[in-house]
Amino acid sequence: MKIEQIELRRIALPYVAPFETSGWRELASHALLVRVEADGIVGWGESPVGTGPWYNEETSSTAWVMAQEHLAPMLLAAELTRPEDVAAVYARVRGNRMACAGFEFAVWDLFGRATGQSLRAMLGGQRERVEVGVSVGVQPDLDTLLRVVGDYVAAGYQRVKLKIKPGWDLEPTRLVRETWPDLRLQVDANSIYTLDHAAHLAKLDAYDLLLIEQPLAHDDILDHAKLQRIVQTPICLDESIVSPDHARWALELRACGVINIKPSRVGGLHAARQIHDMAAAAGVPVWCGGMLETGIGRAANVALASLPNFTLPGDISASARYFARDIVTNPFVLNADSTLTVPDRPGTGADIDVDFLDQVTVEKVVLRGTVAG
Ligand code: SMG
Ligand code: MG
Repeated sequence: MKIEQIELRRIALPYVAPFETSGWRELASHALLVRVEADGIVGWGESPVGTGPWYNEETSSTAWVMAQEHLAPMLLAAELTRPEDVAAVYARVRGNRMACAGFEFAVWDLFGRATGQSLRAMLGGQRERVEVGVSVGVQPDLDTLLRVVGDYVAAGYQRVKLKIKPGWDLEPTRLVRETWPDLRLQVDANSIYTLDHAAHLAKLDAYDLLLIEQPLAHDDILDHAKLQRIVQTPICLDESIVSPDHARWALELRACGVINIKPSRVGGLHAARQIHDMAAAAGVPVWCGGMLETGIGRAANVALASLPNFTLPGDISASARYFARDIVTNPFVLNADSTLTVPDRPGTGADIDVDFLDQVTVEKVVLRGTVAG
């Protein structure tokens, strides 16, 4: 198959509430959206990049340039026999994995729609529903935190992740644990601590957490291995695992007890599935992370999370947790058992709300392949 046309869009889609981590704050999705077309069939993908290089090195602007100058032309020149081929097309690209992933997702969706297969079936997923939780950003004060967590628990979320940072770690965690003794609880530091904080981080062991996510540097594996020998709670790597090789290094060094897999962070679903398989072979559970995706990226995450070693709840909450209105007409809703239903329609199953998407589109370009002969 040859991709004939690629449409790129940058969007600005406000969140229902600002999202604050240990190092930055986002008010809206600034994702790059990729629409690929071949033989009259269309596939969509999302690169969930942010405004600045705070989570990783990519931004909405770098992805926009990379997509037009390199990634779209490379894909338009390629002959694809299966979605896994996209990884080989982009093997020469250094970094910029979220930008690449948007194209890779779009090709999976396209192949699924062309062959009538759901993304879940294509990936080898088994579950019809996937367990999900909610990620709660840093709040202005403890009263607000209790109210926000209480609202999510009342809405049916059975697992909560708290964003932590120095000065906002032990006390919020203790308070939430004491208020909800049976809640499945975990924390995420987004790379803000160093090994010097090891004794402090070990105090989190008192709160019966599922995991402590990415406490140390975004590109570190070795110090996390040292920390895991001091802290009893499983360390979970997020930012540090950008490829199957990084997963292998972390597994060999026993740097973590759990891996957060975000297909966007690792360049796409093919790499994500490889990491899933390696972790399964090593007896290390995984879960699906989130980048506050729209309904397009969310559908890919939900399909991935149906694979067997995704045994912990994902950061793939219902659409309403993020947006007053999503850019799909079939947004995800939370089931009473804290799950989302995995779509079984061809491709991702996402139906694009083109009218609303047009309203939130900031820039749009269309690129075509050169016609042979
Ligand atoms: O998608 O629900 C979501 C957000 C999950 O906390 C979340 N993501 O490090 O895991 C993480 C963060 C990155 C957010 S970047 C704005
Ligand atoms: Mg994280």
